[in-house]
Amino acid sequence: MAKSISLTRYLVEQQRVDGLIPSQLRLLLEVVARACKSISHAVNKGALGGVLGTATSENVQGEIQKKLDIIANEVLIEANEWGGHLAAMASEEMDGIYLVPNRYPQGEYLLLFDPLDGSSNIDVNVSIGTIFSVLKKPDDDRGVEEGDFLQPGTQQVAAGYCIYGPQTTLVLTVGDGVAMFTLDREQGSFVLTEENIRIPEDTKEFAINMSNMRHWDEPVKRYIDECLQGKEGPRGKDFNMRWIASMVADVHRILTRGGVFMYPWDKREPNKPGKLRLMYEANPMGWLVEQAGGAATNGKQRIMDIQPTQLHERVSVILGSKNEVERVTSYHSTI
Ligand code: AHM
Ligand code: MG
Repeated sequence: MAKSISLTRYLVEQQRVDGLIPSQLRLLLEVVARACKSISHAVNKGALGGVLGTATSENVQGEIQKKLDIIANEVLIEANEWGGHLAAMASEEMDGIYLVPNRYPQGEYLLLFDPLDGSSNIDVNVSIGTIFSVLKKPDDDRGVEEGDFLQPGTQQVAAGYCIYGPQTTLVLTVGDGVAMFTLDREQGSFVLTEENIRIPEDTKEFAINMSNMRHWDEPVKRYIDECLQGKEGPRGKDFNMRWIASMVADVHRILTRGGVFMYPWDKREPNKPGKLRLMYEANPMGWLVEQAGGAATNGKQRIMDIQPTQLHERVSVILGSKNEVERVTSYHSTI
């Protein structure tokens, strides 16, 4: 049987053999993976660990935090602050940026994360996850400021997510394709289980929260309406629908067997561009999907080309199988 390749070995080879990642970035990714392992343990304990339910606080987006949102945020900060690989962090669960304390050495990277994505699924035992994106800080001696994080997704040097589902799986890109690692609980390590992931260019599966249909814009309504007409409609084939309400789980399915995922702008809050956040949800997922041969847009523009103006900026998201994403995007330009 072929020898299994651990995440550590994979990263060492990416560093040594391919020269793709510097040692500080390798360390960073190992530390993020370690943090995800401990979040996975907390998720698995569920009610036995007292981690379910709601906390008493709200985050900057005005959402009531779950206990696990806060626990996962703390785990990621504590794991990452002392290693010397980071200068600062930003999270869905923190208003401003978190500077690495002065007592620790400062590194050259910036880490952004949604510590626990799919929070509404925590208490009902459905897949949830952690999403992360890594940027480089500007090359100068001044302290890091929030503005240093406002880089387009094209500047990411690593991105990924860890899904806590029937298996715990870490999915990663450093710009050389997408690799998946499954947590081997007996060994306590992530093991490479899939490399060079490819998303089929065509699909018969879409993911969208249909309960928002009446609030959508015309191009999205038109696309979904055509899918719903199935074989008898202009698409000439039947479509299937899936909506897990955890972006990690929906994107994981798309990376595994194709599909298109949408959380579009809608009229409920017309001043907000969408529900999902650009910097720690859409950008990392957009890059993973592109690295697997798919596409990611906001209907008008490639997600990764958007110049962020705020840390917690929201964005409309259409991602997945290339031909479907291009179709939805083209509907936006014809209206
Ligand atoms: P969260 O980061 O607070 O968990 O919110 C993001 C989640 C996504 O994972 C998911 O796609 C979406 O919100 C679900 O929204 P809805 O509740 O409208 O189905
Ligand atoms: Mg989220």
